[in-house]
Amino acid sequence: MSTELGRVEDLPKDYYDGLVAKNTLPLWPSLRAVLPYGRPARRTQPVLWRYADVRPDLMRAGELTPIEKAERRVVVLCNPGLGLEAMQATPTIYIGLQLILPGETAPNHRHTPTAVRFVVEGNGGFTIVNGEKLPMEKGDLILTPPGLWHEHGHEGQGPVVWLDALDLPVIYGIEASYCIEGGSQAVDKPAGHGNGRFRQGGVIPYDTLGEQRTDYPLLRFPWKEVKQTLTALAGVTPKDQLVHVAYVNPETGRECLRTLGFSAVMLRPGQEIRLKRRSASCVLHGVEGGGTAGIDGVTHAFGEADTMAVPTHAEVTLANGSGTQPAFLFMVDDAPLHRKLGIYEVFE
Ligand code: 1HN
Repeated sequence: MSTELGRVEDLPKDYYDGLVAKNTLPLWPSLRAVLPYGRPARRTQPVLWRYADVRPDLMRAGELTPIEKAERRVVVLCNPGLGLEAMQATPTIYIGLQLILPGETAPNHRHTPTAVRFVVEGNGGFTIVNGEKLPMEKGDLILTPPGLWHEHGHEGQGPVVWLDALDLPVIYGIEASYCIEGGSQAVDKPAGHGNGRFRQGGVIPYDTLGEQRTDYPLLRFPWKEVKQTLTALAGVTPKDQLVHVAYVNPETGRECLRTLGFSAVMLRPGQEIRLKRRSASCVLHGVEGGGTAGIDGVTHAFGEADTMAVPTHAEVTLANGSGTQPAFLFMVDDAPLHRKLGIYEVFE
């Protein structure tokens, strides 16, 4: 049964002050705050960041700050509910928009946080991960798992922008975040190494059959193929169900990274759908088309390249704004972390 718990004011001041002086506190005045009934307390707000609002500031950063002075030229999407300085889109997910200009390089390093890139605009960008040069085309997802060397470059014209998603709030929060710098990597893997090896009709080079399975066999997921899969899946998915694919490690069929999960959604023309409420927090990013997202009673109109924060346990309804064109969204969530912690829940 719920009862009113004692407050700090109910205690003799000398007793309370004595506790504080000894770096101690009574639990009961704070117990319900840290352990509420039924649903967690959440400071995360259902925020929308419009690309049209952020892009001019990112381009201006390109004029104001040379890459050498930035290392990574990023405007961070900060959830005001969590405090801007915390640089959290959700409690576990860091999101930034990164700009690289023609001819620039973002130097090689590796670090303990897990990172991914989702390409927003431009041509000619690339990331080298573990000796594999990965082209960055609009909508591609590129993984930079913890501990793997990575550096970025730009061989094309015009700006290249991508969305960075990291588990930085988790890794920084547990005081485990650091990086090591290194000299530029030698590209020692053939072009298309990961994709060519693992994504051709479900077959692999025969001699690799008995090989030790690698943690990260596939580092680049081309949008073109994800979109094709979603479109085909839409043809066989009942009208009242969500067309939703997960990015996985093709060798295990499981999530491709340990803390963050990645998926893509297709909203069919005119579709409006309520998502199952989940324990995981997530970030939604418009890829093609647009519509509205209702998040815990707040409705945002979103379009291409707009990004939204979804708190844990949130009620979410998505609607395609077009009656003729599909809309596509990319999703980053912390479901893999919730699963590992044994707290992942889906509610009907
Ligand atoms: C990082 O390493 C990158 O490699 C981007 O592009 C953003 C934000 C915080 C910490 C490390 C990158 C980052 C980051």
